[in-house]
Amino acid sequence: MNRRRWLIGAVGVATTMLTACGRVGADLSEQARRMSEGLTRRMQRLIVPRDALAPTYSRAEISPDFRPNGSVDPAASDYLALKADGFAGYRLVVDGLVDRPLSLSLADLRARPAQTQITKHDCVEGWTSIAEWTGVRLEALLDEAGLKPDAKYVVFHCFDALDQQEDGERYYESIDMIDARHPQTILAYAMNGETLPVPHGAPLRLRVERQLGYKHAKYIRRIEAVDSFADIGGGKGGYWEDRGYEWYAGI
Ligand SMILES: Nc1nc2c(c(=O)[nH]1)N[C@H]1C(S)=C(S)[C@@H](COP(=O)(O)O)O[C@H]1N2
Ligand SMILES: [Mo]
Repeated sequence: MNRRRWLIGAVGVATTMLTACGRVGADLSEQARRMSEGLTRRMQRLIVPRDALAPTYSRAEISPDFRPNGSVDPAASDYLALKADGFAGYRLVVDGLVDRPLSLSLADLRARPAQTQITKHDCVEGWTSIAEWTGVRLEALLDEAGLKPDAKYVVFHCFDALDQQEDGERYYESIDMIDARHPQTILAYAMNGETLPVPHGAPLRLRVERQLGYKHAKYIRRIEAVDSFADIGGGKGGYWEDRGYEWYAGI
């Protein structure tokens, strides 16, 4: 690695800091801390294989006050209608480059093999929290739908717009097939043994444990397999990516 590339990386991280997850006002020492952490992260990316497992924790280590962040109570009318009914009418759509598109209720999801994991969430703003998540492996659903050979990414379309406007740009994210098929990548419908609460993404959110917080799409309505995300949103692969964040946010 040459020094110039490290420096460019550090500056990139510092710039990102200023608008981390939509909040402003981090002080300079916090910026410096995140800069050095960014360097550590970059170094780790070179060393740790993509399919390595994220660390897991014990029940005793679960954070009593896991912080909700970003959207915490979507205002979109389609979401409110589903929420009013306890998400009984909710359907997760899996489509795009698949042989057999899926439309699954929460009961359908809960009827499939479940996976539970206790992991640490790492937000780019500089805080972490530990929780237990239960859900279905994303890989299992993708295999059920039958990915076409040209599917390269999985896009998560969400209900929420961060500006809470009906016509606002809705959150979305994307990951590649390495993360999609990672053994800890799940669509979680439960948190700490309870139904997933609205502030944390009810009824369904992604856990993609080798990535930073903003990749963990909450309020998922549709999962689309694509060969490119250039034509989705601003074309950078996610709501925050369209606003300058890195698409690859591996940890
Ligand atoms: N749909 C949606 N997903 C989202 C966000 C959001 O605003 N909307 N914020 C992201 C960010 S920046 C973080 S840190 C986590 C926060 O998850 P939590 O609310 O469970 O803490 O959700 C991520 N997923
Ligand atoms: Mo975040």
